[in-house]
Amino acid sequence: RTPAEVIKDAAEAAVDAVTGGTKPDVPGKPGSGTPTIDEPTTPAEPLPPKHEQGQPDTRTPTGAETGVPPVSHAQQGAFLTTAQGARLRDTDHSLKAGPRGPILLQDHHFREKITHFDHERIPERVVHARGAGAHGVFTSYGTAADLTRAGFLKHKGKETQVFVRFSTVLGSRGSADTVRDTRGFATKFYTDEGTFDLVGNNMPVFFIQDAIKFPDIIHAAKWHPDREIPQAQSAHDTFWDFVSLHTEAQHHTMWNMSDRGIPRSYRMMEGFGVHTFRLVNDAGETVLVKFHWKPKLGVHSQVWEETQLTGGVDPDYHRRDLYDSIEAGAYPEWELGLQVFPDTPEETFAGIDLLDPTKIVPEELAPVQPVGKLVLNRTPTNFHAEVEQVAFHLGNLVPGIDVTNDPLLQGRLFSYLDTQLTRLAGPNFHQIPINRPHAPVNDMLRDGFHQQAVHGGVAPYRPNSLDGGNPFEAGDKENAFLDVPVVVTEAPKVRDLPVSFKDHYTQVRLFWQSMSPIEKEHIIRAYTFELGKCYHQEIRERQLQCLANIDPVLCEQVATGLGLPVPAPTIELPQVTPSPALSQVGHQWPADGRIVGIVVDDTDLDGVAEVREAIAGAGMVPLIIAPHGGKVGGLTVQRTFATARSIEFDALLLAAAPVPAPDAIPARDEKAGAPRTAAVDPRVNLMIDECWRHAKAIGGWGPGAELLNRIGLAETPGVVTHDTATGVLAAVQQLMAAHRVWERFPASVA
Ligand code: HDE
Repeated sequence: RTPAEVIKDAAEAAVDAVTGGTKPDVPGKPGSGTPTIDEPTTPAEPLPPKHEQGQPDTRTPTGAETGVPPVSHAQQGAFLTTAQGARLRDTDHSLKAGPRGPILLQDHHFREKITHFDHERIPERVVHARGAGAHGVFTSYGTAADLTRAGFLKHKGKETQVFVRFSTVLGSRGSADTVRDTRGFATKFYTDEGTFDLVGNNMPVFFIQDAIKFPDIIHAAKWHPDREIPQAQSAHDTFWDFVSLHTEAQHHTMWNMSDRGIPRSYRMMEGFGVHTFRLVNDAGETVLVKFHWKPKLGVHSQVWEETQLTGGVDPDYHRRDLYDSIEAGAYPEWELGLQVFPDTPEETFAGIDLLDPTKIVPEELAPVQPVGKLVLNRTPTNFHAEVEQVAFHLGNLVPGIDVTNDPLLQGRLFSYLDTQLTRLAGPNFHQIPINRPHAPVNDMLRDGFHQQAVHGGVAPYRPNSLDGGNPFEAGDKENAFLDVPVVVTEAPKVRDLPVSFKDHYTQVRLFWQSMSPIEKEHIIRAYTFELGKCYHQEIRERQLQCLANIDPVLCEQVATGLGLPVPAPTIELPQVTPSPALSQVGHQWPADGRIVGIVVDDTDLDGVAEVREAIAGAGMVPLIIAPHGGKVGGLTVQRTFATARSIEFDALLLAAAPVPAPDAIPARDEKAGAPRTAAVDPRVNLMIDECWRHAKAIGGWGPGAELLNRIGLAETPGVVTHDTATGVLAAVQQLMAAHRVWERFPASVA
């Protein structure tokens, strides 16, 4: 017999063994003679939950409930083992042919150790590569109950675990935190009804209106492809080439050139969902909304020179600030708010197209309504496991929150799943601990690279009868996700955008007109700096033309700085009503977690101790800065004149005017600066100088006050002297509430 006949016979014998010799019938096939097996219509006994895809195990090995996913207590077991659990005698020497001989290929431990190490890194994110993350809790105010059926927003007092990742956009994973850039603000809500991701930025608008342009803006803004420089900078030709040609980018560009582009801290940034979303309530009614995060500490920024210094002195500045503040108990807080608009067929509000991601709706027209509070209270246990592997996705929606047709949002719905396939190497990244939902999972996704689950059952398809028809689709009663049946108008297929998207300048002018004079001055300087770094004259000129279409003063000032003629506008400048809510200046804010440096030597240590306690008592962080490490009196020194730099402090107090010790090695580095007064250590001089230039509050008492008098600063704005330590602190605290002392530098533009 032929091999084919042998196989056929064997197969028939196997079937006979199962069916007892009768031919199997096709279930349900009319006329087949066997009883019909209908598709089940009611749930059978559910299959036991699949442990591997159930909720993350939040118990310790002894069964204690922790509420958080398990942590592998590395470096704590009794013996070092291989990945297979064999105990190791020696991990310091490879196996060689004699002590001076080559390493043997047979050395399984060497190969395992090096191979694993060789593959420790995963690809960094194509954008937003540099970031920092933290865990926290979101508590609902219940105020959105009428607007959405999403349980985590609907129920007052409902607490939901979250993970937030902040990021810059342009730089590589190891780039500096404090660069001029947009910041990512991505939040994963682990709700009972599935995971909801709000993947936003610290700016409410975006460079492009259609997702298909994303590779273009990113190729233009990131490094030049030949040399991979500049790193994490927009001050280069390709960025300005693109945004000056593609004028819908002008609004976002101005946000980047404003103080929002150089935040003081992640804790002091607003967050925006950017797009308009659609909420659905229990009655099936819908509204359109924009999401806002409002920081408890207010919106604050560094000043440009400070940002540049920080990039060198402490490139991890924002990451450190986030982790330090959480560990100090100064938990970062935001309120989640909604701007709510009627869901009309036009999808506009006050004439503003809600689908255009280059437009805002001023808060004065649609106030932000608070719906809950976010508190970040836990730093990551392992950066790679949590911050690097977290995968956000706009499509992670829960019942009650749906998307709109914003063409940028629509494209993002594709990109965020797709990108993880490379970055996290396959389709099972949702099983990585940080990405696991906290709601029960019962999907029919199977196999693939890095599959962690051992799925039971035989019927991963629907409909089925073999697994009892499980799992069943949920209906309305079970709060299933509902795609809002928005009517898609009968329209021809086109590669186009609505006409309203063509207005690229009105809102840029609105933003400019809403700035205070000092903020305008910063914007002028930022454009002048960035364009000054471009090599191509035609790019500068083209961008000046864009500025002429925004505002004549802005254009003229930047043109003067560049030494170029001022172009005339090519459009009629629109009348705009400023939105004061866009300005950062002119408010009073809590000083929680702000850092106050105190320069001491051995003078008035009681006063220093008192002021230090008062600072800590006010929820701020005091840092004692002394000529040497160790202790001064009973006080622990936290920074020495060698390690301290002004960028770290929000305010500076001088308890002393330390002179260099006669036998000290002279401070002849960049910290020494030009000699100003031999009567004070040059490094202290520099700290005062920088704090003054960066509009920070400065105070002194005793010899500190004398020093400020001597160098002529005592009478200047934001510099206070007093007889007592606490007197100085009280005045400095008041100044800090406004964040910076802008009166020191009266602005030259109106
Ligand atoms: Fe993203 N974006 N983006 N983006 N984005 C990514 O997803 C993308 C956009 C934002 O901390 C990537 O997982 C496209 C707007 C944040 O892990 C990628 C478009 C806003 C983060 C991606 C946009 C954002 C990302 C890279 C245009 C503010 C970091 C790695 C249609 C509302 C998330 C990743 C984190 C990350 C694509 C535009 C915010 C490639 C195609 C607008 C905060 O999928």
